Amino acid sequence: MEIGIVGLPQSGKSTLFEIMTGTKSRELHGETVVRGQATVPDARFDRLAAVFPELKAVPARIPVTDVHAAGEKAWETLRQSLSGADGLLHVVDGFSIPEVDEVIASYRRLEDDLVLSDLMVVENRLEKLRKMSRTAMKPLDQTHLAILPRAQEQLEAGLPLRKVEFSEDEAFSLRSFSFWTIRPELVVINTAEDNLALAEAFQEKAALSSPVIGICCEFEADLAGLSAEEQKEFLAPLGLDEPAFGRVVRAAFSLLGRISFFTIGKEEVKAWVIPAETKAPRAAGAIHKDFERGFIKAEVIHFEEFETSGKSWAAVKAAGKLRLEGKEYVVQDGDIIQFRFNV
Ligand SMILES: Nc1nc2c(ncn2[C@@H]2O[C@H](COP(=O)(O)OP(=O)(O)O)[C@@H](O)[C@H]2O)c(=O)[nH]1
Ligand SMILES: [Mg+2]
Repeated sequence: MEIGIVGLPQSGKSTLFEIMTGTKSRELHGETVVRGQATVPDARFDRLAAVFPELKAVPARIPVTDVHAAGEKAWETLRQSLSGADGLLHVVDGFSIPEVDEVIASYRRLEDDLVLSDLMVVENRLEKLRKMSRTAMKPLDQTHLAILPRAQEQLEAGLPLRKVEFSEDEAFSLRSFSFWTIRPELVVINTAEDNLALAEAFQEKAALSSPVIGICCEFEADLAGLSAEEQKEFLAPLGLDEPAFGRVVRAAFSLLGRISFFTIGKEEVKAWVIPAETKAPRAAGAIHKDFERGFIKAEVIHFEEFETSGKSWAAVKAAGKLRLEGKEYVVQDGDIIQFRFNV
């Protein structure tokens, strides 16, 4: 799981990457790809960690990748570098010309490039497939021959692949192409300090199906060096009570369809990241493969209930609030779980 940052040159990609991950990127000019981890803000987890001050708090993180795109066909050369990205964060310059039509044009400029770049991949593959004899074709070739024309049609119309309804199997068979436009996208409008409303104007006028969020990267980069108290002083006049990059990370997290559950161990309180709709044994496997193999039961309580039922494992157990769940249990966002397993 990973989120990839894309955007035109000088749109603020690396600035955003730095505030999200705390990893320097703009100094690493020699590198085309820079990876970091962004902490997912979660008030419930913070409150849980506060109950156990003696334990180390390990919040949920998502890997984020910044790329240095430059020159002709830049995105074509970067396709493999971002092949592991499950979602894209598309940064748009909203600060140099804060005019909504310009910002939409700037968004489309990259989107069109990515559509074209995907179209080239589709056309190359179809050309090769059409030269193959039917008998030489493997099942995957036949699948591609059946579904790529649909992709081609969409891309030729200038539209991203994320709008095509592929079945789960079809989408899986397309994974090896690492298409840009098949991935879900979060649009981040990088605005001037006093102009967060531009993001709303963009959202209204561009009418995309992708979520849109506004942030002033430069301002937030300046905030990063300040104490929490000082940050609040600067944020209050803008009507914000916390830096906006936290909202960007949270939006990216839900874009990827991820949720988190918590464990309270001997040394750590930890938030684990899993896909939504994950069943208990697979969730146990996120901690350790042995937990999945030897899964017996999961002792579960949701955070909200934990908080109102005594805030300790012994107390919630005594109150009869601890649920014993089996293999079919679908883990919920904010569950606190203790797995029982057999190795
Ligand atoms: N005025 C203004 N400048 C910004 C903002 N965000 C980034 N920049 C500047 O734009 C330039 C490019 O930023 P960078 O993050 O390196 O862009 P990248 O090429 O997309 O990675 C830098 O000089 C930044 O200081 C912003 O919100 N406002
Ligand atoms: Mg950069």
